[in-house]
Amino acid sequence: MHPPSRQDYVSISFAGQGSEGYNNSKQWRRQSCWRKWNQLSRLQRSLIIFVLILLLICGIASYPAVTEHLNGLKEREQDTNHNSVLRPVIPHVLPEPAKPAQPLLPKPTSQRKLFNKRGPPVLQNRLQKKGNASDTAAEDKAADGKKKGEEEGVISWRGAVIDTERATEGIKDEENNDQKAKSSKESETSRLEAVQAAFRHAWKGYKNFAWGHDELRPLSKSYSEWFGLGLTLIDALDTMWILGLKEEFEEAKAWVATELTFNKNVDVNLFESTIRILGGLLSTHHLTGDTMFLDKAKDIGSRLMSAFNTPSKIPYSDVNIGKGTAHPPRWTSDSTVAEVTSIQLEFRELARLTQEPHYQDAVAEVMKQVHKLDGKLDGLVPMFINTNNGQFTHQGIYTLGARADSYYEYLLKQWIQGGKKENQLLEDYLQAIEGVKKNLLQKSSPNGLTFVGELSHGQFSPKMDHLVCFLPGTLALGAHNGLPADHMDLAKQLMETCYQMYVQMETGLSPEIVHFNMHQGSTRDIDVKLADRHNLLRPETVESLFYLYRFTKDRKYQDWGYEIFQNFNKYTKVSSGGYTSINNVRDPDYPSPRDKMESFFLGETLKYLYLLFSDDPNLISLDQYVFNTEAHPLPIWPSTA
Ligand code: DMJ
Repeated sequence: MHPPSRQDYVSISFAGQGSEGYNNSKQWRRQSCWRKWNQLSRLQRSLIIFVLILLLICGIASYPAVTEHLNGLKEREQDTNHNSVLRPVIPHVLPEPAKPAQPLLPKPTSQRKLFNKRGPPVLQNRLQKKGNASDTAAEDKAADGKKKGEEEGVISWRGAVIDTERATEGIKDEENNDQKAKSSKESETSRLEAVQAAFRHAWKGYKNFAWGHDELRPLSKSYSEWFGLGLTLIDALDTMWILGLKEEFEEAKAWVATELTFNKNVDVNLFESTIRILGGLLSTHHLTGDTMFLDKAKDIGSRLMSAFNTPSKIPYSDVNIGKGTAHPPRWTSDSTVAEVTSIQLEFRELARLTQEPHYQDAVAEVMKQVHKLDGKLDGLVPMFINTNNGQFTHQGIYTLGARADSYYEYLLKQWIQGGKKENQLLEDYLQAIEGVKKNLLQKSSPNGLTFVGELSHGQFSPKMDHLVCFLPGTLALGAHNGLPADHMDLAKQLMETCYQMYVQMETGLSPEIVHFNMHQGSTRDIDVKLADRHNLLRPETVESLFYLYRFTKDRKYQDWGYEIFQNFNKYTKVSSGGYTSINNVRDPDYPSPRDKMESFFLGETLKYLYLLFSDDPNLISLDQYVFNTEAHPLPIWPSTA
C-alpha cells in the first residue's frame, strides 16, 4: 500500500497550478507541509528534529550577545546625540548642566560599566543591585558563598565577565584614582598656565603702550592718567609675584624703585589710592620681604593722612599728595560711606609695621563714629556721610552695591586681621548680615535665584550691582572663621546667582547692573537695562568663586570660573596686547570695546582666577592672610596673648 503521503504529493502538484489553490494558500500550504512531513522516513524526521533542537539551543545561547551588541550600538547613538545638544540657557537652575568641555573627572567606572552590561532583564537587575553601594554586604556574601550558585545559574559568558572584573576591581579602582589625580593635576596646570598667559598678554599691552602710566587704552595703543602714579603697575606687583612671573616682576620693581615718586602736585582719591597703592605696596613688601616697598608705602601713607584733617575726623575724599592738602569733591562736603570705612586694613597694617599708632587711630575713629551713628536700618548703612558734622546724609537708601559694599567687607576683615578680638566689628557685621536677610534678600521668578536688592525709603528695588558679588566670598570667609553656618548656605545661593549673571548673557559676561524679575509669570529671571550692559573686567564674582572653592573644594566653582575666564579671553582680549572693558555684554557679535583696561583686572581679576584654579591651599592661606578690597593680601596679625 502506498503511503497516503504519496497520493497527497500528486494531488498537491495539481492543485498548485490552479487559481483556487492560490486563493486558499495558507491552508493549502499547511496541508502540503504536513503531507510532506508524513512522506519522510522515521530516520529523516528524527534527523530534522535533532537539527532543529540544535539550532534552538544555539539561538538561546547567542541571544544575550546579540542583544548586547545591538543595545551597545543604540547607546553610542544616544551618546552622540546627547553631546551635540546645546547647553540649556540656565544650566544650574534649569536641568543640571552639561559639563563644560574641560577636565572633568570621569564618571565612577563601576557605574559606567554597569550600564554597558546587557542581558535579559532579570540578569540586568541583579547587576544593577550589585552596583548599589548599600548592597555591598549582600554582594560580598554572594561572591564568597555562592560561587557555585553563580556558576550553576548563569550562562558562562556572564560568569566570565564578572569574574574578570572581580579579580581586577581593586587594581582598576587604583588606576582610576591615579588617572583622576593625573587629569585633575593636568587640568590645574593648564588653567594656571592659561592665567599666566593672560597676564603676560595684558602686561605686553601695558608695557608697550602705557608703561608707568595709570591705565592701558589697548585699542588706541595709548594710556589714560587718573593719578599719574603708575596705578596698573603697582596694582599688579603682588599678582606677578603670586603667578611666579619673575621677569615681569623685576622690571616693575625697578620702575617702583627708580621712577615712582609721590612728591607730585596731584589730587588723588583717598580710598582708591589706599586700596590700590598703599595696599599693593604693603602686600608686596610682605610677600617679598623687600623694604623698598615698605618705604614707598610709608611715603604714600603719610601723604594721605591730611585727608583726616576735617571738623568731624571723617576723612575727605580727595588729597593733594604733593601739597599735603585735602578737600571734598567740588559739589559736596560729603564722603562716601564705603570709602571712609574701607581704608582701615591698610592703615592699621601700616601702623603695626611702622609702630606709629596715629595711622591706626585715625581709621579706628571713623569706625567708632560710624558704629554709633543714627540712620542705620538693622545694621545697614546709608551711602553718604558728611565730613563737617559726621552724620549720614541722603538717608533712607540701603544697598550692598556701590558706595556701601566694602563697609560690610571691612567689618569682617578687620575683625579677622586683628585676631578676632574686636567684638564691636563682629557685632556690627553680624547685625548687618541679619539686616540684609530681613530687608534686601529676595528670590527671582521663575527660577528662584536668591539676590540682594536695594531699599529706597521703604521701597524695595530688585536691582543688584555686580559689585554685590563680593558678598558670597565674604559670607563664606565669615563662616570659615566660625560665624553661623547659614552664612555659608547663603553664600552658596548668592554665588549661583552671580554666576547666572554671567551665564545668562550672550557673551557669558556679566553686565554692571541687573534687575531681577519677581512677578509670577516672568519668563526670565534677569533683565538688563540698556545703560547697564557694560562690563569693566571686574573681579567680584571670581573673587567669591575663589573663596567658595577654597572652603568647599567643590570643583564646580573652578569650572564656573574657567568659563568666565574663557569669555574674558573671547570678548575682551585685544590682539596687540591688553584686555578691554566692553559696552555690551548682550551682543557677542559686537560687544563694543571701551578701550580701557582697569588696573583691577591685573590687581584682582587675574589674581583671583589664578588662586581659584590652584589646588594649593597654602598659596596665600586664608588662615594667614586677609585680602584687602583690591585683592592685596595682608597678614593676619600674630596673636600677642
Ligand atoms: C576695585 O577697585 C575694588 O574691588 C573695590 O572694592 C570695588 N571696585 C573695584 C573692582 O570692581
